Amino acid sequence: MAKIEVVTGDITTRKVDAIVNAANSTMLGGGGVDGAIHRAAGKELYEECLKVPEGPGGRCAAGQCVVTGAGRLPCKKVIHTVGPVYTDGANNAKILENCYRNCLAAAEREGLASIAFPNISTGIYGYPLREAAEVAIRAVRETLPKTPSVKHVMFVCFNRENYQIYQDLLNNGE
Ligand code: AR6
Repeated sequence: MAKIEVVTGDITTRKVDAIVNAANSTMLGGGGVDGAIHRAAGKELYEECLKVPEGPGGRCAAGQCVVTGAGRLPCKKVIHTVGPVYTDGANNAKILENCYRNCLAAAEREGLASIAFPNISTGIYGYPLREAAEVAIRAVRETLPKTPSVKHVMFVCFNRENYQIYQDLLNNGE
């Protein structure tokens, strides 16, 4: 079984096979972790994103993902996904779950062994932290048996609150 780990810090410094970007459907950058990734990766990443064809949901629809190179980042690939904008009563959990599932499936297709996730949707998109962590952990645990190339999953938390929530859920069960 793959190792699931929670760490704090800046995801752009992680030397893993892939980091996941909490992007928007334009894939052309924004604030939060998306802004940090594009700043650290440089214009090569932006230019690669620009070449991704636009569909009805933009370059990447909510819950889906697109794999690119990593520009100047120390990882090999960036997997861009688009989380749900949190709204009461909508299909938030299903979309968020699909983000984690589809990123792991993409890592498997690319033959990648390690992947680092940010806390998708919990910043600008307003998803409540604990609910989002429960969805993330459940989706990853359920998907890993189907993605044997992925040996190491890292949840990279940018603040202590998220780190504590993930520690509690991973150590004490859900
Ligand atoms: N490393 C790791 N995590 C980070 C970093 C970093 N360098 N910077 C922020 N976070 P957000 P969203 C955390 O807002 O809610 C963008 O404009 C942050 O503390 O980045 O999915 C996109 O273009 C939070 O826990 O993403 C979209 O328009 C988590 O990353 C929109 O924001 C996600 O927060 C996406 O919103």
